[in-house]
Amino acid sequence: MSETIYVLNGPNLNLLGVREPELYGHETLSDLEVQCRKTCAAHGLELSFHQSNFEGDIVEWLQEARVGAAGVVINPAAFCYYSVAILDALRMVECPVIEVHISHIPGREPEWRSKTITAAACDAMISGLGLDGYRLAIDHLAHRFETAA
Ligand code: CA2
Repeated sequence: MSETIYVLNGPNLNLLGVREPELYGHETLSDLEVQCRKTCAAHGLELSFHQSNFEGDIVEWLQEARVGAAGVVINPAAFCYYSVAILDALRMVECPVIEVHISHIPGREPEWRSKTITAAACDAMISGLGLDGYRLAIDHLAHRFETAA
């Protein structure tokens, strides 16, 4: 448990690579999991990788990660715009948390899409780097964990 990175994905990300490749690329959620596992393994860390279309699942995984995880990477997808439940759960997590968005959200519908509320409870946000954002987030969290240990 103490050497695990959690990677959590919100609603519709199960359709990665299947719809809207111009926004989200051609790689699937399974491809993403393989990439995250390799990145964690390179740092000697375990990976706990999840996706759900249900808010409560995300809250429960955050509660699981709350004490003892090495880091959390979260793409809350559309939940980032309104989920106070996820915001509250994020605030209780003790390890560093990075919010990742595959697309560059400030460059899209500017009146609402960049207005993530959950990022306020995270240490950093990466947006617009495609699936690379997850790798960079894991590298950063691993480095922080190694230097804090
Ligand atoms: O860019 C991101 O990662 C987003 O979090 C994706 C969310 C969107 O609501 C956010 O504004 C930005 C939507 C996920 C939709 O997922 C799909 C994936 C593939 C195909 C269709 C939808």
